[in-house]
Amino acid sequence: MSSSTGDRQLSRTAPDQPLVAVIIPALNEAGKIGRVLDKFPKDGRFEAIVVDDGSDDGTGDEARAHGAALVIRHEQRGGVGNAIRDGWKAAIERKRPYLALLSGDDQHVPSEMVGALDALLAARADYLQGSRWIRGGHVVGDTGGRGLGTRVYSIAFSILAGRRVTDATNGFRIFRSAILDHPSVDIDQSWLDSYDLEPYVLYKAIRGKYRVIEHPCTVVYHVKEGYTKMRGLKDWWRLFRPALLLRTGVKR
Ligand SMILES: Nc1nc2c(ncn2[C@@H]2O[C@H](COP(=O)(O)OP(=O)(O)O)[C@@H](O)[C@H]2O)c(=O)[nH]1
Ligand SMILES: [Mg+2]
Repeated sequence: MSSSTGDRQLSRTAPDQPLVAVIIPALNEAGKIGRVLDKFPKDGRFEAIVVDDGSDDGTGDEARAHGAALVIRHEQRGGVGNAIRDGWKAAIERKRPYLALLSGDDQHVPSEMVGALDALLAARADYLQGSRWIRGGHVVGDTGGRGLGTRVYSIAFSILAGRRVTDATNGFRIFRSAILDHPSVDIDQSWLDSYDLEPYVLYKAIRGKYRVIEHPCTVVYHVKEGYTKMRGLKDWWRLFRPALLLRTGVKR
């Protein structure tokens, strides 16, 4: 995609408005979501949109108290992809030219968004994928089997997508909102309601010939507090299937 589309989008945004809406999905993350927002960049280019997916522990109230620009509340749990989709849609209504993601369970370092955005803009790229596995990236805490799992996953994803991505599961991402307007992209499909949505958009960005870059970031494993809501092989399959189903033409 030419950068002129992005530049046109930028010029549609009022100068005092945020450039990037950072969507933070959160399911029962009280105690953590406030920490995430306390570390959110004090940089007017960013705003935080938290999607509270039927939490019953006060996650949404904590997010509001800690400065989220918007908290979207789902009364019933609809899945992480469904939550992210709603966050992105709200961001597009707010005319944000860039969308981003951070985890709500304090696994990323929010201030790293600043350097990432600078890198994305400097490279005139369309999509930035965070990676803990490239030079400058970090892992804090014991990953258990996840270190290996995320690397093997990334190799399989790369083969299917046709481009090397070192950390395809990493939820640290920034991309142009315009990618979601591409005719081949349809995020309104119910099979994307869970962990499938993020790899779906990454795959589409690569196959759509957008300029994709990787950028180092930190991933923290809070071993005692817990760091995932994923449940076994079923959720790994949801992460894996978009690239496979799209590559084989089973889904679009
Ligand atoms: N809104 C919403 N958020 C979810 C759901 N499942 C997980 N999350 C959030 O999405 C983020 C990443 O999820 P997590 O299970 O920790 O993924 P992992 O760290 O990649 O294993 C966390 O902030 C979770 O609270 C869900 O069903 N709905
Ligand atoms: Mg997590």
